[in-house]
Amino acid sequence: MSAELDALINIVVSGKIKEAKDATQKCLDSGIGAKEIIFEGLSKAMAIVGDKYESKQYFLPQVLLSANTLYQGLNLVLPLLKGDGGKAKGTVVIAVVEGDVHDIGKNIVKAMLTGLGLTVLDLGKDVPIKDIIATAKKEKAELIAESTLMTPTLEGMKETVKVIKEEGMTTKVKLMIGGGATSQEFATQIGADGWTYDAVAASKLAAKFLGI
Ligand code: B12
Repeated sequence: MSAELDALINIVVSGKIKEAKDATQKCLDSGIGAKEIIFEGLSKAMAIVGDKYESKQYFLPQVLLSANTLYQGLNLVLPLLKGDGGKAKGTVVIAVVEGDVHDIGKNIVKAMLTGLGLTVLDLGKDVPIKDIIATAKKEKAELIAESTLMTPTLEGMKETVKVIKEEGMTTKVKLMIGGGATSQEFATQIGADGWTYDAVAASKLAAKFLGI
């Protein structure tokens, strides 16, 4: 691990919000790629924060501060993952399901899908299932990508599968799910078309679904 990446991780974990942008820029200047900064730096830092929260060394205010610090860096590197502006290869609707405000992972997945050359319609966080479905229908999306990190909101994903069936959209749109509360087992159980552990695998799966 490089000293620059190490420094960035420490800054995110300790919530030094004013230093995050510079530290991210230093990583870029030292030749570390955007993807590596996200997966080996920012995501790792958040995993450490998660561990500290679970072991009660951190409480919500610290977690929030670290998340906001992470965004200082993430906002700098996400645009670098963007595609070459060629013709869009498909349309995906992405959202964090209703009841859940955790959006860091969703935003990383969004960047990877954008990098794949897809038109990504991002509805944000805490989004009612009916809005996700309505947008997919209106925009003729080939793919819906839903994220949740919380167990209570898994229900929304189950509902999505049901509504897709009710609306007769099964052959038109694929549903891909992810986020900390989900698993392959859960995806299979509810009848979602796919699940992945991380954003890199998510973009590979999306490419497979869309025949790219
Ligand atoms: C940061 C954080 C917060 C921040 C969120 C800031 C933000 N803008 O997102 C704040 C402080 C706001 C927060 C609030 C809360 N949090 Co919180 N939070 C976390 C924490 C520490 C890290 C989450 C994170 O960002 N991880 C990093 C990202 C990069 O990982 P990721 O989201 O999993 O994404 C990756 C993959 O999952 C995948 N992926 C993600 N989405 C998708 C989608 C698709 C389609 C695919 C294919 C893949 C994919 O790709 C991503 C990148 O590789 C976790 C602990 C943990 N260990 O996860 C708790 C955690 C998620 N929070 C938790 C809880 C309970 C809460 C609160 C309810 C606390 C409270 N009492 O108020 C509130 C939520 C309120 C609400 N209604 O949503 C619990 C959830 C428990 C559960 N199973 O239900 C956790 C697990 C902590 C714990 N152990 O208790 N939290």
